[in-house]
Amino acid sequence: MAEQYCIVERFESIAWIRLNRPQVLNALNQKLIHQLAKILEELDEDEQIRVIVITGNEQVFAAGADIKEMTGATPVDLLVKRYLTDWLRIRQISKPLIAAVSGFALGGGCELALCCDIIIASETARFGQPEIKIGVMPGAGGTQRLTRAIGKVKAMEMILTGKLMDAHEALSYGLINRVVPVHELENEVMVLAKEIANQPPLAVRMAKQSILKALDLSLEEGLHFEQNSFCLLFATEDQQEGMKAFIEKREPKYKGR
Ligand code: CO8
Repeated sequence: MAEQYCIVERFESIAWIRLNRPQVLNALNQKLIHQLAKILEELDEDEQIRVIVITGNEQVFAAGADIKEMTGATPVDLLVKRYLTDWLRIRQISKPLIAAVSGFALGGGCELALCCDIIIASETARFGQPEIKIGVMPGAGGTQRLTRAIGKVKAMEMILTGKLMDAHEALSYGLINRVVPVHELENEVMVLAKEIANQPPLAVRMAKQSILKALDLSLEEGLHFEQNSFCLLFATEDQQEGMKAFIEKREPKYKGR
């Protein structure tokens, strides 16, 4: 049987994916990323699941791409093996992704956290793009998403020096949403995940899509996208239910329709 590099646990409408290569600090080999992309797609299709959490363990989120796997690769190997293609699949996930980060989130590990929509870190978290120190550079979105998250000058410093950032610095630069004590991380993430899971799923999905468009489109195009998404939500049962429940002063019951 193939090794299980990602362990999935379900808590009602919330799924947790735990990266599982602890002996090598959750180094992201191609099989792990492939499994992760497949699991994410399956959970994205699963109507029971409304929020997906990606996490590591208390010591490490992920220490980056598997350096031993990459060492002998030629550019042609990387292309033929479609080494980075699964990352584009992760980008397409429509449900909210939360990264729960303790310990190192380095290289591809930091890039994986940046693929998520929300990042909650414990006080032990350390973020970095140390690829420069081994002769390469970020390849799974680091130069693009980190720059969008923390701005050009800080991204330059992190990527060109490979220096790590602790959780409080990451918070001050807007890389993460909040820092919590390590033993409270899972609980805090669960509370936040439940809060999102209680919202109408289609509105959540379209709001996520619209926010991500803000990073790609001009303001004019983004505003059009937002307006169309807003109007489209008036075709959903959940829009009717949400507004009716408000008027009737009761809790709404959303169906994702
Ligand atoms: N790849 C492979 N093995 C690793 C990795 C890694 N990235 N990180 C750690 N390990 C292994 C070590 O080799 C060691 O194994 P062994 O016991 O067999 O020697 C084990 O994990 C424990 O590691 P350390 O002994 O080094 O633990 P320390 O606590 O001393 O140090 C560090 C922890 C600082 C995290 C250190 O391990 C380290 O610097 N790791 C490498 C970090 C790094 O350079 N990451 C960037 C990699 S390149 C990258 O991510 C490119 C992304 C672009 C594409 C993404 C595709 C997936």
